[in-house]
Amino acid sequence: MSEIFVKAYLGSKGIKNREMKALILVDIQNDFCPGGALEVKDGDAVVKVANDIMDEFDLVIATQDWHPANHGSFAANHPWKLLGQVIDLNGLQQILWPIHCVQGSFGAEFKQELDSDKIDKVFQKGTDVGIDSYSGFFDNGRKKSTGLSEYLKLKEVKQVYIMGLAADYCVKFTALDAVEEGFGTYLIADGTRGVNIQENDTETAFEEMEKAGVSIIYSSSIIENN
Ligand code: VGL
Ligand code: ZN
Repeated sequence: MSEIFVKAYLGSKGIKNREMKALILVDIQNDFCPGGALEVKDGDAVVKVANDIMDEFDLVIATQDWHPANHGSFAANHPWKLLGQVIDLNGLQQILWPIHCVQGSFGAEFKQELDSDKIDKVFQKGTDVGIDSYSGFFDNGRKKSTGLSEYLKLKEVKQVYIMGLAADYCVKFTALDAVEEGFGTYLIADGTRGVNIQENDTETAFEEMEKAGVSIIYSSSIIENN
């Protein structure tokens, strides 16, 4: 069969000859939004961006920070340690956070205004007491996979578009791992906000991602191109 014939045939069936694209929504949860336990300034602004672009993707993935109450990243679980202090947690440097995204709690739920019906699959992370997990792909020691990379490869996804919370932690590490896993990786700049423990952390995170090969784009270009 000639290539032209195959293309025409697939075209007539509405099957487009193009690469699979996935949107990865990182941790759009109550605790990372204003009023939440680990609130990110203006964090709820990403919800509209997500809702506006979800239909443009073949696959919509969400990650969910999902900690047991005794998680080692919570300052409250380390007597006399303070928020923001860095400790050694099983051989890895760990910043101590407020109690957040506890499994089954309101804070761990996706922000209510997010069109979560359109999410095809959720990957939970940070479930092991002894290790934190910023990336949606691997824990911070890169020992265990969440299954996200295997899933995307099974679905023949070639490009991933990443947005959500927080820019300087989970979004950044998800994007860096996406590049390493061989995906064409895009960061949606208007779809993310940072914790900014230091004032410039989000800016620095953007620079780090760009250096690693992440393309930084705006959501408007996704809607225009379709
Ligand atoms: C996150 C700190 C701790 C994030 C999760 O989603 O960026 N940050 N846990
Ligand atoms: Zn967390």
